[in-house]
Amino acid sequence: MTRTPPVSSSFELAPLPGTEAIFSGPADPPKTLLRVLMTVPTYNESENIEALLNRIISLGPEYGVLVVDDHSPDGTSGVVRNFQSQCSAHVYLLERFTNRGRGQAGIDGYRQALFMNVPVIGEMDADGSHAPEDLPAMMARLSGKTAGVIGSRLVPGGREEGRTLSRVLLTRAANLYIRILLGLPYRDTTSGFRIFRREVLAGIPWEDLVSRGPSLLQEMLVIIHRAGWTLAESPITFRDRVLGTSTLNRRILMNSLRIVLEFRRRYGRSSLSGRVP
Ligand SMILES: Nc1nc2c(ncn2[C@@H]2O[C@H](COP(=O)(O)OP(=O)(O)O)[C@@H](O)[C@H]2O)c(=O)[nH]1
Ligand SMILES: [Mg+2]
Repeated sequence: MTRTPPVSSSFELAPLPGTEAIFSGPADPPKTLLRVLMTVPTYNESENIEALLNRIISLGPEYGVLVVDDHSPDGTSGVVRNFQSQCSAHVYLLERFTNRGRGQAGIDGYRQALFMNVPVIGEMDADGSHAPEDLPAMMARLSGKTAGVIGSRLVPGGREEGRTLSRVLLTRAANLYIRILLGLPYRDTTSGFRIFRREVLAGIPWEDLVSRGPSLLQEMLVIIHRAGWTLAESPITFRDRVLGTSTLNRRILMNSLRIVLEFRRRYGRSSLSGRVP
């Protein structure tokens, strides 16, 4: 059994060594211990990010956010910096100048969060699709036997709002395909709203992953499942993006489906079972 290391109090302005990025924290760092850090990749989310930051930090002083921006031309990082200068909450920013892309942003966010030694680390989108208000219920599922929780649209109580029927069906079809091919026991493997205990993430070979795009979501689940960790699913209400534009297109989608076959070759189909944190 691995014990959670003590939370470092000296991480505030320390970037992960070796990354070509600028890391910043609140001008007036909070005294409260950071227990849950949500990584949020952003590309042109200046219309959405401030509302999300406010909603996350309203959950309590132990909640924090790490925005991973790719030098968005719309000035998203400027909005975050402005927030940091005005509010002493756990709001951090990793601004990257190279390797742009959703997958690499997700990887860098998790690695930076691991470096910060936070006990629970998660991810969610910036566009308002994922409601921070669902997080306390997700946290409540993180018991002794559960290594992480997927915010799920496809378990009882989970919902999708504002989406066309064809988009809802696409999510279901993609999930069926992924579950069957990879033998994963989860219903919503394409949900980008999840939390994990840091021990689980510490075992992921971040520098050796196949994914460069959204398939990172499935690749992480396969690795975690194969390692024998148990994840729970907690219902969420997913709302389609209202402001800004989606970066998902047909090419990215088809590539994500193709790459699942590669995961199957690389990670096999069988898993350990019942590992507890
Ligand atoms: N850092 C970074 N974030 C990205 C990139 N592409 C998309 N995102 C963010 O990833 C999240 C999901 O993207 P979105 O466009 O909403 O995709 P969709 O929800 O699948 O339609 C949002 O918070 C985006 O701002 C990228 O290239 N770099
Ligand atoms: Mg979205």
